[in-house]
Amino acid sequence: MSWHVLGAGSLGGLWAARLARAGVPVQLILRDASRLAAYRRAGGLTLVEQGQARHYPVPGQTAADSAPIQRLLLACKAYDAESAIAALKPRLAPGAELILLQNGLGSQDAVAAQVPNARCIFASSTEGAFRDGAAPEGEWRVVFAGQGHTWLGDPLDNTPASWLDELERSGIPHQWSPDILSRLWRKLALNCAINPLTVLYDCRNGGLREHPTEVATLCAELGELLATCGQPAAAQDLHAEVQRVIQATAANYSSMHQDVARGRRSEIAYLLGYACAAAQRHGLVLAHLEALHARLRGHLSARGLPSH
Ligand code: NAD
Ligand code: KPL
Repeated sequence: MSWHVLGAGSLGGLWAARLARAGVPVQLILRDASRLAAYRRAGGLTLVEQGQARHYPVPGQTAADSAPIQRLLLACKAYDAESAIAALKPRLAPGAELILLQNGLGSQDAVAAQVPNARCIFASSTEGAFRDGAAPEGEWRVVFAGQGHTWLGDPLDNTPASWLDELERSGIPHQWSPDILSRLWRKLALNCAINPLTVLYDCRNGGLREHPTEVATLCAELGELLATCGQPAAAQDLHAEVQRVIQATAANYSSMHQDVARGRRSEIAYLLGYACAAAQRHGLVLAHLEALHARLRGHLSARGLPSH
């Protein structure tokens, strides 16, 4: 059975190349005919691992192709997920499975609502990859920048997916998680405590060591939010973990900082936006989190970037 991977970007490329080299049938879904033509001219994907570049001629197609889709890895940004799935809906086979790789929360439910007959498996990944646009292969060249792990789970059905052995064979470190929502909430809280402040202070993650009170206050409010949203486990020792991550990634720029610095749209709506909306739904007043959201939105708008 073939995998379809939507999004020939960083994570989509990383997954497609590893599946292909393990002999697992895989097809990449490109945005439109002109992107497909450009991809075909490049002859496939290049994956760079530990400085070694290897080429993978993974076949490509667009959503307009007619072949049914049984297993789909949705590897686009959270703000593109809903429209991407709308275009593919007519191609989903009965009992199709979707793996949703998006960061944050909100996009998964929006996708699942569109495809009630498909199984939606949520993923949370700590792997790191980026596109090396400066290389001759251009954007079809993906650099595997950080070893990590991917947790997969289905909030509605804890039966592990039948294809985990294919991930094993492909060398994709993974684990079936009985509580994927808790993992996604925890990651969202970490991202909310770190990423917006790095944008507003224009600093690396380590720069937040100069703002300990602000970080601590946000962690306290995020902990309150997690507990109210039925995720007390995700709130445990949040502040200590945020401090550990700030220390361990002190030299790095957060993903949101990188997006804003490059003039790209951020996933704010699925991180801080989602957190503030959840607080509001529960009648919870989180003054610092809301003020941070307002400051970040203002900052993005002033730079001509979407603030939602
Ligand atoms: P990316 O921007 O590198 O790739 C996304 C790709 O999807 C792009 O090539 C885009 O053109 C394509 N796309 C969007 N809509 C499409 C459509 N309708 N049809 C076909 N293609 C479409 O993004 P990424 O870095 O791979 O991130 C994907 C998700 O994974 C994000 O939510 C991100 O936060 C998360 N994530 C990324 C990393 C990382 O290291 N890159 C790590 C952890 C989590
Ligand atoms: O995931 C991250 C990001 O930059 O998006 C970390 C490093 C945890 C910072 O929040």
